[in-house]
This record gives sequence, structure tokens and C-alpha cells, in this order.
Amino acid sequence: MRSDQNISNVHYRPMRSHYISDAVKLEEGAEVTVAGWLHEIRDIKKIVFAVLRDRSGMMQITAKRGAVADEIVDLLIQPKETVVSVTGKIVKGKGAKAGVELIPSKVEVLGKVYGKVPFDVADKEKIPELDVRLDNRHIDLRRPEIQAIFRVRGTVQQAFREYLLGKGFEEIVPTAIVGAATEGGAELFPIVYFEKEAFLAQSPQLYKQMAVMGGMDKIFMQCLVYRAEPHATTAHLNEAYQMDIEMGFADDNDVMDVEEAVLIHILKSVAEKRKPELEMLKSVVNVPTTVPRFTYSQLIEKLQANGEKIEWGDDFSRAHEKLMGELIGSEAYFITKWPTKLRAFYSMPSKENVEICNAFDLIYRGLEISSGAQRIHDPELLAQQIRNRGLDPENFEFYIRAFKSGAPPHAGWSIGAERITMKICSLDNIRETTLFPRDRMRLSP
Ligand code: AMO
Repeated sequence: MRSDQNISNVHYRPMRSHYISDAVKLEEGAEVTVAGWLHEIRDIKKIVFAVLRDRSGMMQITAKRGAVADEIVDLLIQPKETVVSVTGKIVKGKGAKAGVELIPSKVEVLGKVYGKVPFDVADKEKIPELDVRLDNRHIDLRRPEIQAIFRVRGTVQQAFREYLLGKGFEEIVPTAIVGAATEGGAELFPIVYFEKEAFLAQSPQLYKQMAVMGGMDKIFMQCLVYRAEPHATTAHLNEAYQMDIEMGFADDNDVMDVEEAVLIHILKSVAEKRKPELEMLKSVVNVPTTVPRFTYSQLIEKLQANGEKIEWGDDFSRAHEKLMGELIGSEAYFITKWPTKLRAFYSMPSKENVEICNAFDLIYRGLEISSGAQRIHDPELLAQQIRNRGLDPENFEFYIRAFKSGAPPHAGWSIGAERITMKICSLDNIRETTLFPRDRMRLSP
């Protein structure tokens, strides 16, 4: 034997041989080492039943005094949530819940419980309220249905990326430190940045546009964005994760075509790859074949015809967004051609009527999950629109300048990762979809 192999054998000792989901599939008599948290423990003197939990599932450990050495049985009797590794033989049939149990030949305590665990992971009847769960996210996350949310979210983000890479889009990383607002002046978090005024970015908007001006005309990005919105709602966070694209030589319809395909790909990927997670969350994902488009004006008329009190120029409420989906008969739909005054300054006014612009929203299951637009690429019109919103074009000098040296028509959109995950998982509160949510009250953990 070569000496280097020898050394690696001495130093490399995996803490587990199998995840539980693989161990339970093995033949009777197979020897395994599994490791995780003690989910349940029942000591009925002659026999100790424990349930071990890892990220893949749960498994019963059965230690019968007499058949298993007393010191091993005793070592297994630990408070719930103690981290242990158990080596033993797989036995099938018998009394185990899943038809499989492990008869231990070795138990090692890897992480003790000190004091009281904040709440019982195994007790489905007594789930604490959201604030308590979020204060103890490291415990909350041990519940399989909570991990399921983050697996769904991971698949959403992966599907977004894989679809666009497959279509020739390139990934960029914009900056998160900016000198001016992009989505409205009042919602900025100021930061200390040497002697300059600076803020956390509300979106990658200006920077993705400038990358297109630079000739990268099919780009995407995923980034954290910061909105200093003081109000607390079940659909707003102060730190959110956006999944954006921007395309040169494209208008609003072109990028809606891409968004429709991206949404369908995301929903299909989740429906195919995350069946157990969706079941755990009691959510069903339907994959649409198309995403219908309605103009803002058409939808105002639809609502008015339905007896709703809404005028042209008003924004839709959450209740309207839900109702419109029902009236249209589609879980996902686009609202196009918005009143210019309701949209961000960079939205391109329509050629036929400057009161209307080429901006759009994507609604899914009654919630706006995305918005986008064809952008203004004429620097003079852009400066004018910035002034019209009460903002100072001086603060946007770097941005306006980018349109003075040959600017192609361009368009893009952004999907909120938390919002789409919330709707896919049929959750009531957006905080469920982010590991460590930031809202006005919550800065810890
Ligand atoms: P908008 O501000 O509409 O547009 O944001 C796009 C999407 O990001 C998500 N989002 C949020 N999610 C949770 N909490 C928030 N406070 C929050 N704010 C936004 C939503 C929303 O639909 N630059 C433009 C997009 C573009 O035109 O490309 C923008 O940021 O899902």
C-alpha cells in the first residue's frame, strides 16, 4: 500500500455512511452509520425506541436490553434534539413505522442539548407562532416542511438560471451600493460610505440597463435588493431577492415572451422535481401552457363591469388582482400598457399615447410576482421623466450619460424570488420563504 493512501485512511473517517433515505432502502442485515437529531425517544425500560432525523428523512432505532449492550441503550437515552450518530444493522418488517429499523451496535453523542430546546420539533399540534419560529429559525428549519420551502425556492432559482443560460443569456453581478434611487425616492436605506451619500440598491435596474448599453444585450442576474418600506404586509420584505433580465433590441412584448417561457419552465421544474415537498406543503402546482395578456384599460373595464369601484388611473388593490385572475380564469396573467404616472420613471411612454407606457406586471395566484417594461433610451426624454417625478437628474448623471453614446431600444423584468415561492408553496406570509427575513421589527437573527 502506498504511504499517501495510508495517511488518507487514517485521517478520513466519514461521520455517516448513509443518509436515512438511502439506509432504509438497504437489504436486511446491512451495516450503516446514520447521523442526525433525536426526533423522538421512548424508554419503556426493557426497550428504547428512538427516531433519528436527518435532512433526508427519519428512521426508528430499536434497542432492546439484553439484545443490545446496556451502555449502548443508556447512551441512546438523551434529550430530544441531541445530535448522535448510530451504527447498526438494518432490520426489516417487525414493529417499525416505516417497516425498517436499526439495531444499534454503537452510539456516539456528537452534540449535546444544553437547557431547554425552544420548542418541540416533533409536536405538530403545538407549532409556535411565526415570530417565535423566526426567532429560533435554526430550530424551525429542522421541521421537514420548512426545509421543503427552501428546496422549492432553490429549484425556482435554478430553473430561472438554467432556462436563460440555455437561451444564450449571460449572467452579470450588479452593485448593491448606489448613489441614487431607482424605484422611488423615499424607500432607500442610507449607508455610511466614506464622505459620500450612499444607499443600498432598491434594484439592479440602472446597472442592468448600462450593461446592455455596453453591448451585453441578453443578460440575467439574481441579487438581494433593499426597500425601506416602513409598512408591514404579508407580501413585503425590506430585503428581497430579485431574478432579473434585460435585453437590448427588444420591446415589452419580446421580454414578456421570455418571461412567459421562464414562468412555465419554473412551474414545470418544481412540479416535476419537488413532488414530495409540494405534498408536504399541501400545495399543487399547475403548469399553464400560456400566460394571457390584458391591457390595464381592459382590466379596469372588466372590474367596473363586475361592479367594482375603480377608475382609470387607479392602481389595483390585492383584492382586485385576485378577482381579475378569477374573472380571466387563469392563475397567471400579464397586465400591460399601464398609465405612465403609475410606473417608474424609466418606463417607455407609448408612441400612440404618452399617458400610457410599455410597462407590465405578472400576476400569479392573485399576487404581483414580477414587473417590467420597455425602457426609455432617449437621454432627453429620460431626464424629463426624472424631473417629472420630482427627482434630480443631477443624481442620475452617470445613468443618463450611458444613453448618449448610442443606446439601443431595450426592455427587461424582475421576478421576486420570495413572492413566486410563496405562491407556489401556497403560503400566507412571505417571511416563510426567506431564511432570515428582514422587516421593520426584525433585524435578528
Ligand atoms: P418592482 O419594484 O416591481 O420592479 O420589483 C420587482 C419584483 O420584485 C419583488 N419585490 C418585492 N418582494 C418582496 N418585498 C418587497 N419589498 C419587494 N419589492 C419588490 C416583487 C416585484 O414584482 N426594476 C424593476 C423591475 C424591472 O422593471 O426590471 C423593479 O424593481 O415580486
